[in-house]
Amino acid sequence: MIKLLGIPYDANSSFMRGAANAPDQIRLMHQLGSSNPSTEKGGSIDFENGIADGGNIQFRNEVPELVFQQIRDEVLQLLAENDKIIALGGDHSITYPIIEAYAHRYPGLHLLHFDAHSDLYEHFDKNPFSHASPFARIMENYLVASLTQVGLRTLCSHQRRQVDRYRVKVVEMKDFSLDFLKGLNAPLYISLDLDVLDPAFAPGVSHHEPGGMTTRQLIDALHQISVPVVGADIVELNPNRDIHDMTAMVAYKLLKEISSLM
Ligand SMILES: [Mn+2]
Repeated sequence: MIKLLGIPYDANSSFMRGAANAPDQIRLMHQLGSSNPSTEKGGSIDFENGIADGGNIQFRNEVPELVFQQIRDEVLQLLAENDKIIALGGDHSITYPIIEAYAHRYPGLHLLHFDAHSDLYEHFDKNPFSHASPFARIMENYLVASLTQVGLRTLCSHQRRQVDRYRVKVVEMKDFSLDFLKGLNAPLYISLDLDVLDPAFAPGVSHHEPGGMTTRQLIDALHQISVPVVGADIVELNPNRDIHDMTAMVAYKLLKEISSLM
């Protein structure tokens, strides 16, 4: 069973909050019915069959350590029930506790990360839990067997050193092709920051970074993944920045297409 899990938490955002409102806004795109639940490969998001909505985690406060513990506990419980999870963020900091739980259930997990940013800062604004740092926490704790980052276009010298230090496979947007797909291994987890897309396609994110992917390029890449996908997150939708729910609809579309891989 695929389980949707809303993670309405954005207190580790460095620039602008709002991503905590994303899970319900993505659900709204399903409920409004202007699109339909079909996936391009012939399936559909069917809440009667095969996929269930696990609701949102209810956080008691915003303290990162406590929030992360709640996320870990919730994900571990769902994985113990043999669910596959698609988490709806939230800012990108939530990926670290999710992967902690996944690494426990799936030793040798491989991580595919779509983003304009590598999020490998050792810490950002003195916050080691920043949404700019989850992949540093994941790699320093040896939680995954490999990390492949696709769509980057903001690498600074510090982050280039981090890429080398943690032997991250990087496909910068300036060099983009689908060749990285051949190097993917199972079990695979996909972490999708919507700002990997060009702001023209996804304006409803906190960090607009021009020069990104088209929605079509991203969907084509997802469709060509040939190894089993055991989990995913879709993060960084900021409904406060969106225009007529354009980006929320992109997130809903990507939710559908990712579910068709699982
Ligand atoms: Mn990003």
